[in-house]
Amino acid sequence: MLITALAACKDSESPDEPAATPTDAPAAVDVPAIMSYDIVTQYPHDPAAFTEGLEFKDGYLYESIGQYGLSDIRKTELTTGKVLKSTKMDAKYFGEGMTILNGRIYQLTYKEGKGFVYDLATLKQVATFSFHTPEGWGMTNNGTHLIFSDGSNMIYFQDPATGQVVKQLSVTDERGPAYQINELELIKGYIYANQWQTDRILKIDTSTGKVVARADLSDLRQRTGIPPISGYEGAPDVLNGIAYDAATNRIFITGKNWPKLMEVKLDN
Ligand SMILES: [Ca+2]
Repeated sequence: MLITALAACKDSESPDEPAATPTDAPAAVDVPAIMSYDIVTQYPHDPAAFTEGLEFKDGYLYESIGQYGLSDIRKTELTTGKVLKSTKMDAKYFGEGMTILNGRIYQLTYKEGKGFVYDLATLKQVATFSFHTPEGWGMTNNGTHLIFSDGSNMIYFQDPATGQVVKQLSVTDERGPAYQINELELIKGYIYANQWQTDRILKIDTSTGKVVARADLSDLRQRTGIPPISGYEGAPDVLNGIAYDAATNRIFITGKNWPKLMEVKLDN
């Protein structure tokens, strides 16, 4: 099939026509590459968990759960989805993105302008931190800085010790700013992000903010038996949550109130 196509292409070329050179090419449009995805395995996930943050560390999943009155930070068992340990948040806080850095869990809140720091082993709150944006959305880290989103197309790098923002990225794709950047995960030097209210996962260059690749997971629900978004409270909502286990090169994804969590392969 490929050979036929190539042959057909060759036949149609005029011998007099000079081959296109890079200088003849139009200016680069920076259309993101298509990132294919495959489902490797499916695991149970607490359907009551309105997932806002997801990370994998030393064999366990850690999750930040949203919604006022239902928010918590938790450690779960991958294969069973069982909650092994959790710390409930005060009902005035809505849990958002979280990340694990130097033995501590950092967690954003949605509109409360306050971040919480927990001891990784005990999940006990040990400190708080500030962030400058009106809303907190997704979070990851690069081993040095907290990296977070706020629902716009911006991603901020914050020094956890000083609270200073040391770098900002404006996320753009071929159409301009890519808004509603949500849950984040740093994978092999790129930021992977859920884009709220879409079934997309974006792969973002950490130097330029450009979306270099994009995965469309719109058939994931059908493939895994997750019902379409109904709008009913507590029913499966948007795709949200990306976790990476660097030790085994596994990527896990889930959604808000999804009864399943999937290991997937993302390739481009
Ligand atoms: Ca994550």
